[in-house]
Amino acid sequence: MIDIEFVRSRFIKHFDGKTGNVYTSPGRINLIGEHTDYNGGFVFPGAVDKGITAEMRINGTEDTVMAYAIDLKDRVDFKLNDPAGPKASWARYIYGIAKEMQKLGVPVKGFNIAFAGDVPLGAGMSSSAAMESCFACGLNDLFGDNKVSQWDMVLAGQATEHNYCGVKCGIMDQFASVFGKAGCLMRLDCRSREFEYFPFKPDGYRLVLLDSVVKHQLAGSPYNDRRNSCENVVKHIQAKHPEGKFETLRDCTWEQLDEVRAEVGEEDYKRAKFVLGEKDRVLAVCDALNEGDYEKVGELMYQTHEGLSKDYEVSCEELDFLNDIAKANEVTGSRIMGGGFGGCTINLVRNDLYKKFIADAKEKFNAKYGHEPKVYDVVIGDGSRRLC
Ligand code: GAF
Repeated sequence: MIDIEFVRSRFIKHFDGKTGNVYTSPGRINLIGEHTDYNGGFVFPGAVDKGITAEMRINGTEDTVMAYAIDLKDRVDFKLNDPAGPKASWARYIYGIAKEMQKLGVPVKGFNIAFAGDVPLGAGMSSSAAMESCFACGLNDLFGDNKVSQWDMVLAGQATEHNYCGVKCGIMDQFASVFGKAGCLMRLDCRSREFEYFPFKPDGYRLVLLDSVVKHQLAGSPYNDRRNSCENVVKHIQAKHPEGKFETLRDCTWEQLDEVRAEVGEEDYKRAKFVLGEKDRVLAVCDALNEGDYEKVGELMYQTHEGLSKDYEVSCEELDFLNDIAKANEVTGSRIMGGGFGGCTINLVRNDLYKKFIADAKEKFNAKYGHEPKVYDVVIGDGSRRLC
């Protein structure tokens, strides 16, 4: 986690010398359940020990926000009442979440904010959700007497992505960032929003992320296009079954999917097929974890990778290469993590194979792409909170 004093020193330097309150929110991993959240399915994320830390203080103005992005050394001031909002993409997260918190009845006025992060950008660990939850947590505390519920903060973060950043994401990332608990993964049913904490201590195994360093940038990416494909399939199934209520792919069966195969076309069919399979895999992983069967968990992770790569088509050459290296090293499970189009693989690896696997991945990846993948050992941490 980012050192509080580091953020504080910049906050003091760039504004009026006064201190504020400090908040932090984590990025996330996801064991399994990819692209299922906006399809009403299940996800299995956990918060990490890396995230965004922000110092924030009410500045007494009606609607002026003075914001400093410490890592980018970039200062942007903007007005909350300006309907266009700031241009800088990082500042739009602040503007967006402030507007969404206002919609929830929080009387947000002018404030100063400086923030920094140690969750790698574009690695698929959701630095953007970490920002949204961190800023939401701060605004709720500073202006809202902490009356906004955790779930409403999750939804405000998601709405920020939809309304101000152009990504029609689901709720997994903001959920994990707000609700995270050290040592626990969380199985969330994205339709009912029921969830449970799963203590995750895989005896004899560890989770490690390998970052391809191919920048994953969801805004403007085919992410929204994948979501459209899923919604299109649901629309066709609904038209065929007017007696039923089909809101997402969660409500659809394999038979119903097959019925519309010809009309929706092979591309949308394959995407929906992946989603139906992934929903079942999350539940199968839960059963396997309850039985301590990590080899089964790993097998399902490889299936997810295959589906994300071949059917959902959100992989890239570098991620497939990392997956192949994992297989060759007899790593228990490996797959693309997060939205795809770059970023990390998540790997469940036996302790005794770990060193050899990492060394081999570094060597082979470097030989092919001219740089090593970055390695992040997963530590499952706590969700959004005020630090001081
Ligand atoms: C991104 C999105 F933000 C999430 O909502 C989720 O859909 C994920 O991709 C894929 O599982 O992180």
